[in-house]
Amino acid sequence: PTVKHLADYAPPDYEVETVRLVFALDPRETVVTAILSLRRREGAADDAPLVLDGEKLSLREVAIDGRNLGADQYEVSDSTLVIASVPAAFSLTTVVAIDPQANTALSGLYLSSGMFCTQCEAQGFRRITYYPDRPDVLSRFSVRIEAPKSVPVLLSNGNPGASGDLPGGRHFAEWDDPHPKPAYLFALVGGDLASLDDRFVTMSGREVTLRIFVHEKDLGRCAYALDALKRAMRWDEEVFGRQYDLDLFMIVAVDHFNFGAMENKGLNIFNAACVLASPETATDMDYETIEAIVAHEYFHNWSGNRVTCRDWFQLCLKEGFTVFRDQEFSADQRDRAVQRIKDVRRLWARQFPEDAGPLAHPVRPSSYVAIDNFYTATVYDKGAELVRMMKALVGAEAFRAGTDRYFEKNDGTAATVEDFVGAIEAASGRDLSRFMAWYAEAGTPVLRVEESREASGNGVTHTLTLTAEAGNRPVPVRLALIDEDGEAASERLVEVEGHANVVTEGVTPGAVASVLRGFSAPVRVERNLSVDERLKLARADTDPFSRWQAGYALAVDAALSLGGLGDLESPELVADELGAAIAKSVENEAFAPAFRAEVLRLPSLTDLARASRVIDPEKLQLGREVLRSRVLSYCRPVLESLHDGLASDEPYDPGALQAGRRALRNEALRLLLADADEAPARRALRQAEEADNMTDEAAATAALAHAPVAEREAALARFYDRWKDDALVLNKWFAWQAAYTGPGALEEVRALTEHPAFDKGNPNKVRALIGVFAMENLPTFHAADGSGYDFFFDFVSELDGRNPQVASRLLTATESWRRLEPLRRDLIEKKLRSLAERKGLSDNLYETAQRLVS
Ligand code: BAL
Ligand code: ZN
Repeated sequence: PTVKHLADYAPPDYEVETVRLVFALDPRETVVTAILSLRRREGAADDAPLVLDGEKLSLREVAIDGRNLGADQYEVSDSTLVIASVPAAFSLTTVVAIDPQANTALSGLYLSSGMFCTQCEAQGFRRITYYPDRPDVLSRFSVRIEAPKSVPVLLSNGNPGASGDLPGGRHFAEWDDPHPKPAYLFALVGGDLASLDDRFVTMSGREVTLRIFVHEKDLGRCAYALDALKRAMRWDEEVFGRQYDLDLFMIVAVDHFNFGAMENKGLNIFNAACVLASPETATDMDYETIEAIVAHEYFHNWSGNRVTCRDWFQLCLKEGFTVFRDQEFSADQRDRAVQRIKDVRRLWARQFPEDAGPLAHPVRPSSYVAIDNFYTATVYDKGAELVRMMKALVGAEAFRAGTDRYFEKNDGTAATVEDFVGAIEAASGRDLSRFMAWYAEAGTPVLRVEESREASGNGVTHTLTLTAEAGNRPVPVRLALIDEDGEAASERLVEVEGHANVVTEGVTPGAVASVLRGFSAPVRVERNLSVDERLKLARADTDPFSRWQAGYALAVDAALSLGGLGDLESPELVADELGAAIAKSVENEAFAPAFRAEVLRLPSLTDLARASRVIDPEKLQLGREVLRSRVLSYCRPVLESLHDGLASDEPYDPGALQAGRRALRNEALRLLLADADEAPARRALRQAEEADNMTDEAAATAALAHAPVAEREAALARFYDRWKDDALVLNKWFAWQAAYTGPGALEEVRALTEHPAFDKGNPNKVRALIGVFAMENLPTFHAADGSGYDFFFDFVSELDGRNPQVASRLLTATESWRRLEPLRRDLIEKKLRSLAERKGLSDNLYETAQRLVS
């Protein structure tokens, strides 16, 4: 495997002005004819060879300006087609054959449940035809698709052109995309599909047809995605001034997909799980995810497509910015504070461990073997935090002026992080050169907070100090002082570069500083606060995020200490005080139900593992169980009355208001089951049976499936019986069992890999069963006898031969292995080293395994 370096970037020698693609679709032998009009770039050497990328292609013809080349005039390897001598401007025709049915990697052109579909980001286009498959080669695409009439719907990017019949029971459709694009945004779909249509009128009056294509049976599950799409289109006009630029916008749902969705120009392709929803089959969380992903992919039309990336090192340019945009959209559609809590929880759960382990990399990596390995929480979620910090540093108005400038100056080009930051600098007049360290350095800076009070008077000084590795990059820290009545001194934004002293006068003696409010920077805070001070913040902080965080962090510390892994002196006492505080908060109707649900959601095992110096699954589980049980003992009557009182006869609506109430009610049920008592188990089973929506049905079934109660089996069997013909819904059933930590858990998971409804060729199934097992089921995955590791490593090795991207992603579940207690650490290290040394691994898995043991 070869390592690519950011420092080696060189522009392409040849540009592609136009490309004409003709597909003759066939499951086993699709023939692709490509006609590229190529031109040597000004400044390239006259004798520069033409080097095109290509993988798993069977080359049939090569011609320049209509004349076929002899075998001695070009060279074909596993990954390239090289023509040593070419004119300065010419037309290149290639004819290749590909085998979509054999494409189990789901990259390039493949079949999903009989449907032809493509995934070209990052480097799938080279599995379709020979091409300069790099994002800085932008070209105008026109496409003709020919297929048997049994494949009636034929789609590609841009606007539809001619279509009609061909001899032999075949037909064709032409598509033309007026916007130059890199090959990774190419898409093709062919299948027997039905569609749901709508329309949208842009703010300048363009009529856009919106069309979601699905299997006929799923037509009733598209309405929410369509609604989310229209809201996203309007929001992008209002908040970022961005309008849609074609007359047609299409979404296609496919069953087999490596990502959540893909932003191909005018033809977004979605993992069915991220687009299909009905009240009976999708939970509120599913609806929320669909809303966010539909918006995310749509927003890419500007942040990614109109302005794309110069090279794959710049991935965060489109992903970090687009995640920021979708998070802001969701915050505006729902409850801003709750959205922030969820986004930060996700950052802590996925990005912080990544940044603290052997897979750490800068938001803009400087090298890679397989770029697919860098679609990470760091690039996406930390990337979004960097954009959010820049907005905080320059202010909302200058930020918007900056993004306008970025879009205008770079429209139709392949840009860099410097182009983005430069546009914000130009619009705000602020020098952000020191901010660039955020893009270049891996790791999470630590912010140390110390407090000193004047012996006489009411002055207080907060000393904020960043660890040396943070250098002098600016870190925006929002800070206020809180007493029982709320803000004792109102909020300030402090820009810390290395070190800052913040002096506040006239503060009441008991006031406590609320620091990093709203999680204003992706750093870890270290400070010595008493339990009382922390509880005060959990009760009274006026920033809802920080109020939630104060209680959550105390719950984490209490659980760790109860399990023997933390530093709290009397964790039982703390758990009791926390229980009382939680009972108060969840009853407090001044707080939104969705916020109260977050307060009630006690830390998971993975939350605890992330925060613990040592990962000892048994101790973590013990701590979690004791904490839940003690909190429950304070909250039981409150929880019962919430569960009774929040039951509703209203027709289901996925909007934030109802969803918040259901979330609170279902968190109450979940905690009621903490002691695995009979009464709450019966309560849960009744809810599962009587629910008229998947949110309530799934919450109750999940609560039972995770608990060692007699009703567990009945609940799982009932759910399976009801949903056995619905592959998407069954993913939930697989995931619950994958997370079960009771006796026989590994055998259960192993048996499920042989279940007729399991399909190791479907990434959703693999993630639901094996992904959840390795990420969430710490006691079983990390079983002390190594049985969990044996099972997992066998699965990953076998999967690598089929789908390297998914195999490599699964392996990242081991990223925190160095923090495991010694016995398990030795066991897993042997497994990792033996995998890393194995011959014949894919580049993806090889790179991940190597980094894990390095
Ligand atoms: N570009 C890959 C999928 C996504 O982030 O939208
Ligand atoms: Zn994206």
